[in-house]
Amino acid sequence: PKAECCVTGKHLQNQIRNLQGQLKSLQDIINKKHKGKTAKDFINGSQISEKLFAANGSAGDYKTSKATCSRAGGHLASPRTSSENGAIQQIIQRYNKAAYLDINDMETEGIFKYQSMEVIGYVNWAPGEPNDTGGGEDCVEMYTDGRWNDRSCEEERLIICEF
Ligand code: 291
Ligand code: CA
Ligand code: CA
Repeated sequence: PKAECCVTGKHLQNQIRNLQGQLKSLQDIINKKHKGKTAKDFINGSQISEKLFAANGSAGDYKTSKATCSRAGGHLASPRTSSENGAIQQIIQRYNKAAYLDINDMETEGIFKYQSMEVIGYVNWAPGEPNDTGGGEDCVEMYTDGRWNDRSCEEERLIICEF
């Protein structure tokens, strides 16, 4: 009989497989949305290409800033292109406060790396920078004009995270 056609093992297996596939793509969508919401909850995000940069006006030294972004599920902003640099600059201008980038030369003086790992490609140094003033500037701040300065890691700076 017709009614029995759809409860045979083969049909059920196929239907389960289809459902598993659909469930997985739904889960992927939910995960992505959830990540975006977490980031947006951090407030005032501006989306550029695949990256979301976000700040809420809070500030901290480099170590605190790094830990804050990590706790929020991201890391400190690290511009790899001029448009990303511009997106971060907009946030800096909104709060009128310079911010640390996820770039430092702690490991080897003069060799700046993203997240202490990969040597940087794109740069936007202010004239004369980096100069390692006093031999103690291993962090990088972005000024309101978008230019970068190597700076002591102990200053209070606007926290801008990247997700
Ligand atoms: C000068 C430049 C920068 C340097 C900065 C700090 C200031 O910019 O020489 O390369 O990073 O001074 O040394 O440090 C303190 N403690 O004032 C000044 C700002 C435009
Ligand atoms: Ca340095
Ligand atoms: Ca400097």
